[in-house]
Amino acid sequence: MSGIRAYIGLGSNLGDPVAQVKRARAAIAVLSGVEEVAFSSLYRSRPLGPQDQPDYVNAVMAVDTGLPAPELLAALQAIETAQGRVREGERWGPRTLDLDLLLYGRACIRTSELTVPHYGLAERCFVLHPLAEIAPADLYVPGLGPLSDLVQRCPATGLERL
Ligand code: ROI
Repeated sequence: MSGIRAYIGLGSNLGDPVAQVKRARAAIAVLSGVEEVAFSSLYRSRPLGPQDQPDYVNAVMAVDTGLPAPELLAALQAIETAQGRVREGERWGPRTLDLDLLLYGRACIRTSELTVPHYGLAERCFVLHPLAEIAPADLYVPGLGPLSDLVQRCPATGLERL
């Protein structure tokens, strides 16, 4: 499929996180209008934010999609809900599944529902390293600069590749 190259961040720290992330990958791959292009290794890390929660498992998936960004986001949120995500929990609390639309082509999107590139991208090593594993070496993150520069500023300390 031609279309827009998008990158999705996957994360989980509840209910068998490795299985949650793998299940989400399979669910994304069969969405209509979405084709999997690449999937990173899985990475384990301590939580960013409140420490009284289990370690996270994270990965990044590249897809080509014909879906507009809001529709892709809605589809990702439906997968989160299907995998038991409850949204009333504390902010930055543990979750069975978190799917973030990290990048959508070269778009910069700022609406009440969606911020792309993802607002935490530059600070989140558990996103940058898996992203760099599957993205072109010269990927430019709109508004933030070359991915390679962002990765260099984000040491992989504490990030365990599974
Ligand atoms: N910390 C890690 N390590 N991985 C995540 O995916 C993650 N997601 C979150 C917060 C709570 C900010 N911390 C995280 O939403």
